[in-house]
Amino acid sequence: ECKDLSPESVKEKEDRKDKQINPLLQKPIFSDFHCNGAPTLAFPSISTSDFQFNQDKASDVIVDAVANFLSKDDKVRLILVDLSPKSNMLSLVRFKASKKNVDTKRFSTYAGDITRINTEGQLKCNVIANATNWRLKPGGGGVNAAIFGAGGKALEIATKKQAETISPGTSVVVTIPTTSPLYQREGFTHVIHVLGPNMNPQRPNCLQNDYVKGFKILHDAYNSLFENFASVIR
Ligand code: AR6
Repeated sequence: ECKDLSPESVKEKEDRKDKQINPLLQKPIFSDFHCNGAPTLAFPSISTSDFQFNQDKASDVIVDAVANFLSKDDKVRLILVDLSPKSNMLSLVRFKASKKNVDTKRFSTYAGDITRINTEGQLKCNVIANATNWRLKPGGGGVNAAIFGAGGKALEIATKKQAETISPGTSVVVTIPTTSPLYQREGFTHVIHVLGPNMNPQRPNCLQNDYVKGFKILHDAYNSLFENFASVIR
């Protein structure tokens, strides 16, 4: 079964206190990571909340794209993130990944805030993905608001320099400015903004339940994300 990297349980926390380990010492050392660890991408489930893409269908696309990417690149690690340990998306993907024998040392799920995954989850992710809107506009709720909020003005400016807009099924890489809390606190080097297919009639470019187009765009979105991740760590 796919390993869950969620923050430690209350019991684990108590055990750790008992052993009197200073939690600060357990924080990842970012400068060593590139040399010693596998480059890691943390990504949210694209399109399955505000954009209302069917979650069961999306989980098939995720597991497919992950398995395909891992088979081509043997060093990287990928982590699917969602806010709640009760996330339906995380369960669906873990179930399907284990059925497909996806390597659990290289692909996991994490329940928590992606903008604090390294400090709260004691992980060493280098790059995070964002599920954005076509204008690459901060705010608007969901993971986009969280990432732009945590990234601060510096991330907003760096994003604008990179692109004004983004098309469905593509992604835009932004180097995180060293002044941004996402760099300073978490140690992330890049955000990759991804625009997925939209099934929500109240948002632009609604596909009106056309899952033939929707599948293709979601596949393209993950492939673009993973290719861009591979290109930034090379
Ligand atoms: N950390 C990890 N995952 C999160 C977080 C977080 N802080 N916040 C939300 N999620 P959504 P979409 C999960 O709606 O469906 C925005 O307004 C969430 O539970 O953020 O692609 C944009 O501006 C879900 O699993 O993105 C666009 O207009 C996943 O992130 C639109 O929403 C994606 O949910 C994009 O909609």
